[in-house]
Amino acid sequence: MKLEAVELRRIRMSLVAPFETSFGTQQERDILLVKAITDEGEGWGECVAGEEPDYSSEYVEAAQHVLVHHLLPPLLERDSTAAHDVAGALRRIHGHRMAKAAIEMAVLDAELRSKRESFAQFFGAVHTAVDCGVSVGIHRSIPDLLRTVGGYLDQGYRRIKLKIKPGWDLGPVRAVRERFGDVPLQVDANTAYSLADAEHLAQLDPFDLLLIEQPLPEDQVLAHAELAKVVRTPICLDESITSAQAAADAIQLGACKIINIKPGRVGGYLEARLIHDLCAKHRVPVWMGGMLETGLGRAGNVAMAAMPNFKLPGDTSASDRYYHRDITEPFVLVDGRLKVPDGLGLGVKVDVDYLREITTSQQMVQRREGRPVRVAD
Ligand code: OSB
Ligand code: MG
Repeated sequence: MKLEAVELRRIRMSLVAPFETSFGTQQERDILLVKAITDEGEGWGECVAGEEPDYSSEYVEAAQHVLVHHLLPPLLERDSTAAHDVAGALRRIHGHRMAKAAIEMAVLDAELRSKRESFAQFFGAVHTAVDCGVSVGIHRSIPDLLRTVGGYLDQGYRRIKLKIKPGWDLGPVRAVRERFGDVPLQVDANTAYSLADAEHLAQLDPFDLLLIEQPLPEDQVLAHAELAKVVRTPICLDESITSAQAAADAIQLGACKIINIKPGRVGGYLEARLIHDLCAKHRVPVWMGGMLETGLGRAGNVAMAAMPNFKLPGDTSASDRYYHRDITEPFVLVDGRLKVPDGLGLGVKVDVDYLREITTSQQMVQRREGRPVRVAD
């Protein structure tokens, strides 16, 4: 397959409700979509980088810049590019995994559509629907939080994840346990604590949480292993796991018992699949994380979450958890699950009229006389 051109499109979408984490509050999203145009058809990718470099060092404007100037040119020079060539072709560029993941996803979508295969088939999915959890942001008050959690449980979500930070941890967890009993419950700190908080975090143990996600900064993998000696609740890593190598190291160090897989964070679905397989070999269960994706990213994530070692419900919530109107047909929660798309490639169709309405910019990068050039749109 020959990559002829790539369209970079930015869209603006409002979230149905503000989403507050230990690193900030989001109400609107500025999303970069990537369309791979090949001699065998087109494919879509979604970049999960946020507007600010607060979850990781990546951010949407930088992702677009590095794609245009550093990642797309070498890909557009190639005579033939399959998804499994992308990571290797881009290896000399360090980091920028979310940007790399977006173009690899678009190439994979185009490739699988032309081979008449779905993402689920390609990953070896073993389920036709996946169990879904929901990530609940930091709220202004406990009564507010209980209202939100109650609403999600009424909708059928099979697991609740509470965002926590110092000053918003034991109280919310206790309140949810008191009101809703033994619902599957976990917490996510997004790096907000230090190893000095070990005794404090151990006070979460009596609440029988499924896991505590990324309590310490991402580069403190060894400190997570130290924390695990004090805290009984299983530690799960998110931000720290940037590659299959990082996953192997963290497992060997005893830094985590569970891993959150986000394809964007690790450079793409192919690296994510390696992490899945590695974790299966080490009997480390994984679950699918989320980055507030649109229906495009959700389609790929739900397909991957149907692989056998995805043992816990994912942050793969329904479209209406995020957006009033999605850019694909909406993902709808049925009995706490989302159906795995079975169409070709990602198996979803982009609503191009709606996409046009919410587009804020468009840029084409294309091959011309063997040389990639930027074209204003
Ligand atoms: O840490 O899992 C996280 C959203 C943005 C950035 C980081 C995280 C999250 C979530 C939301 O928790 C998960 C979702 O998409 O529902
Ligand atoms: Mg997380």
